[in-house]
Amino acid sequence: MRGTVHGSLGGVYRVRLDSGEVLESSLRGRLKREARSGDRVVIGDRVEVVTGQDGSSTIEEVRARRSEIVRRGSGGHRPRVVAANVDLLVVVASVTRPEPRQSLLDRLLVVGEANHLDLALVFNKSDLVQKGSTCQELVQLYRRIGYPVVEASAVSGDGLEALKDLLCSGTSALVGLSGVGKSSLLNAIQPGLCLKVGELSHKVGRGRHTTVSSRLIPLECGGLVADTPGFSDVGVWGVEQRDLEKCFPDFHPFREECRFRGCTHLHEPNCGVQAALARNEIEEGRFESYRTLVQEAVDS
Ligand SMILES: Nc1nc2c(ncn2[C@@H]2O[C@H](COP(=O)(O)OP(=O)(O)O)[C@@H](O)[C@H]2O)c(=O)[nH]1
Ligand SMILES: [Mg+2]
Ligand SMILES: [Zn+2]
Repeated sequence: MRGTVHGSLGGVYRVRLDSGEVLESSLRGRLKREARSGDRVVIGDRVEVVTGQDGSSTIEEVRARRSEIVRRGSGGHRPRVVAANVDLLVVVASVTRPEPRQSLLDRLLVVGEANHLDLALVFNKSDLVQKGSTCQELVQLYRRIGYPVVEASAVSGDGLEALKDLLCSGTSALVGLSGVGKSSLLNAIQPGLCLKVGELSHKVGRGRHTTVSSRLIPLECGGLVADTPGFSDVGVWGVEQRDLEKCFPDFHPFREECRFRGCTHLHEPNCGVQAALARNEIEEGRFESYRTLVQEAVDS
């Protein structure tokens, strides 16, 4: 029987079969050994499940993944796949509390680009600022690049229809700093979901992690949404330095004008990207993000 992994906790996997039935399954021995060596079965994985006569069920096989979201190991931890077969990555920020940081947004967008995912951005908590605040610059920037951008509020209901349009088909994942309102937005588009919402620490206006295990949430409107803890430090591990520039769609029109093939756009003469930067046709912060990520790729 075929199904999708919707959740995992302590070696038990919740599998929703294509028939709609939900099973609690364990891993077959071989898969268990692979799981220990780091290639885990994760939410979103398409699996083959076999049920025994005693009613137990076992995941026998994992299908090849269409996409994966990889979280970089920090402090010597190895990189981990946190979700498989996600179609759309929704990068969530809040207009304030916490303030949006472009470097983090760009990093998350690169994760999506590198994994060939569709991308969108949400700026939540629009109820807390007046229109035309600093955040508008980021909204305009990302729209110019071509990403869908939704200005939303889980409190006022602003933008929730647009968010539904994004989430109500396929499999998506919300990523962004803790406290920006990811759980609140999901609760708002599906009343009754009752995801736990974190309190903001007064000192830094940041949230505490309230989500401990990863799971896929089926929305009544049809989509599946991945709820995963600890996405704030998702890294761009696995992206080769020379592939990074491909993850910046705003650079694309200018790469043709580079004199050298394989131009890194950092120090070569007659570089189309540098020229566009000088003409303000590439935004400075975007180029800074690119430079930082290249440096990280070189150092690692
Ligand atoms: N004013 C306002 N507060 C919000 C909004 N969305 C979430 N919050 C608050 O922000 C905090 C963190 O929300 P939560 O959904 O737990 O964020 P998550 O960590 O990204 O899932 C909570 O105190 C929410 O009540 C919003 O649109 N407007
Ligand atoms: Mg949350
Ligand atoms: Zn160049």
